[in-house]
Amino acid sequence: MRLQSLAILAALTSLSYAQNLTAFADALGSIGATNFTAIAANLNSTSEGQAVIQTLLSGRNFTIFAPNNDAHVLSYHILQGNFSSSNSSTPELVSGNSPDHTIGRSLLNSSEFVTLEGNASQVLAWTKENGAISLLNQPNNVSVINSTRVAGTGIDIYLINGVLSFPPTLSTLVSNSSNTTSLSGLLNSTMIPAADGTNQTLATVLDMQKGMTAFAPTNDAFSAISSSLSALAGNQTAVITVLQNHIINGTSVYSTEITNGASMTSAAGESLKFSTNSSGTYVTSGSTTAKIVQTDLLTSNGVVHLIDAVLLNLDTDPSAASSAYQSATSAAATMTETGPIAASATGPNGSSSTSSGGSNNGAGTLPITVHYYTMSFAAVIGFVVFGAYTV
Ligand SMILES: *[C@@H]1O[C@H](CO)[C@@H](O)[C@H](O)[C@H]1NC(C)=O
Ligand SMILES: *[C@@H]1O[C@H](CO)[C@@H](O)[C@H](O)[C@H]1NC(C)=O
Ligand SMILES: *[C@@H]1O[C@H](CO)[C@@H](O)[C@H](O)[C@H]1NC(C)=O
Ligand SMILES: *[C@@H]1O[C@H](CO)[C@@H](O)[C@H](O)[C@H]1NC(C)=O
Ligand SMILES: *[C@@H]1O[C@H](CO)[C@@H](O)[C@H](O)[C@H]1NC(C)=O
Ligand SMILES: *[C@@H]1O[C@H](CO)[C@@H](O)[C@H](O)[C@H]1NC(C)=O
Ligand SMILES: *[C@@H]1O[C@H](CO)[C@@H](O)[C@H](O)[C@H]1NC(C)=O
Ligand SMILES: *[C@@H]1O[C@H](CO)[C@@H](O)[C@H](O)[C@H]1NC(C)=O
Ligand SMILES: *[C@@H]1O[C@H](CO)[C@@H](O)[C@H](O)[C@H]1NC(C)=O
Ligand SMILES: *[C@@H]1O[C@H](CO)[C@@H](O)[C@H](O)[C@H]1NC(C)=O
Ligand SMILES: *[C@@H]1O[C@H](CO)[C@@H](O)[C@H](O)[C@H]1NC(C)=O
Ligand SMILES: CC(=O)N[C@H]1CO[C@H](CO)[C@@H](O)[C@@H]1O
Repeated sequence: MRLQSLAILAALTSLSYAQNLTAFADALGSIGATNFTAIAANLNSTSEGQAVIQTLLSGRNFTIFAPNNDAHVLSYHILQGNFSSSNSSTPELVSGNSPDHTIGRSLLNSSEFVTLEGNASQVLAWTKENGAISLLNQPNNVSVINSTRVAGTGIDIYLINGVLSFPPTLSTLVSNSSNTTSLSGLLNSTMIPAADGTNQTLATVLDMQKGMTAFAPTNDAFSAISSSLSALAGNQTAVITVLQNHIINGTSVYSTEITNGASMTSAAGESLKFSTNSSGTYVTSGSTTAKIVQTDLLTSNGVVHLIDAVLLNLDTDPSAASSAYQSATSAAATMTETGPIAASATGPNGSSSTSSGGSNNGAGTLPITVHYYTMSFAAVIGFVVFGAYTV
């Protein structure tokens, strides 16, 4: 059965790939991931799955998380980049220590699930806490429990104890989180005039945005300024401006790209200034400074960071907003990923173009990481394959 599946894959490419796939499957088997062949055969039955296989066999570096037979799900388990910190046969995943995160870009880019800037693929975020590496934003805790490297191929496999799910839309994220129900209500009640004369809620407008970073005030933050807010309530223009000052338009800025002293431009065209000290990271707009209390809540079209105060800035600069959006959009079009997503040398606004995570790749290479899981026993046992498939 397994040989047959591998032979099918081999037909797509050369013998050395087949050998590498055999080595890959054997390595998966050695840590208990025996379902790879079923996954491979099933993948081949959809055009998206075939594209995934072709990509994997293209001779570039890859990091893969392979959770089940659904090609979309598989795509979200394949990361672009080399994420191992060493050349060990039991590789160690590069990871920030909590609260620092590491962000890697997957291959999931079906427009059904992902609408990021520049049609970029969705990312995964993880952190290390008490010695364990946890994948963030998962409804159930998912952590890395084992690893191995496929000799001769540069494929690193990380076992995880669960299946990764996709990020939701912004409106779903804020309405489902107990910390952001006030914001959810405000996004639902703030109306934006559409071109056809009807009104859309700001929640809908933001969900349609391709690429977006939102600094989301918690419920407590809204309660603290309830009197100022009720003074604005009748003035939709003012409410929209305040909310736009919480958003970076056209780009997803992850925590790893927010550095001390950075300045970015909000959707209202005002500066968002960032500062970090021993007590945390802060964002300032106008005369308000808020602490960033939780980062990297991923959405289908961007990222949300929770803040502990409302940025009550009524100023607006449409031309600055427009040029920031243009530069974010053009940066997104040339984005490449060779490792963890980090602050880019070209700096702020917007650019979510990324640098390599260290000494990994030269220009033009695209490493990938694979995660894999199998259903054995009563519980879901998962594993993550990170690594570089080098030819
Ligand atoms: C994975 O393998 C187990 C047996 O090892 C089997 O029971 C299960 O159905 C397989 N899962 C898939 C998705 O093929
Ligand atoms: C896999 O896809 C290739 C290319 O479309 C096809 O030739 C082959 O028959 C497929 N195999 C299976 C098992 O579907
Ligand atoms: C990934 O990067 C690490 C650290 O630079 C390196 O030791 C390892 O060999 C690289 N993996 C591959 C497959 O090149
Ligand atoms: C990584 O390890 C393998 C075997 O353990 C070795 O052949 C290879 O040269 C090493 N690569 C680097 C960059 O050290
Ligand atoms: C971890 O993987 C190694 C192979 O790299 C295997 O020998 C070992 O049994 C695995 N450990 C667990 C706890 O599954
Ligand atoms: C968000 O809410 C959860 C529980 O509902 C809580 O554990 C967590 O600390 C909150 N986070 C922030 C930043 O308030
Ligand atoms: C906002 O609207 C969404 C979708 O209609 C809904 O699910 C959510 O509960 C609303 N939020 C609040 C706070 O009512
Ligand atoms: C759109 O919203 C504005 C401001 O709230 C309101 O004056 C207008 O009547 C609304 N238009 C429609 C078609 O509902
Ligand atoms: C609404 O707020 C805007 C922006 O602060 C302000 O320019 C405008 O005068 C306000 N309109 C009313 C009717 O208060
Ligand atoms: C982002 O910019 C685009 C293009 O200027 C604009 O259509 C859109 O409304 C902006 N989004 C927000 C939330 O301001
Ligand atoms: C894979 O990554 C390694 C370093 O991590 C690099 O030396 C090698 O050139 C890359 N291979 C390809 C085909 O890009
Ligand atoms: C283990 C193995 O078969 N590795 C092969 C992977 O593919 C390259 C070339 O494409 C071969 O050189 C390796 O021997």
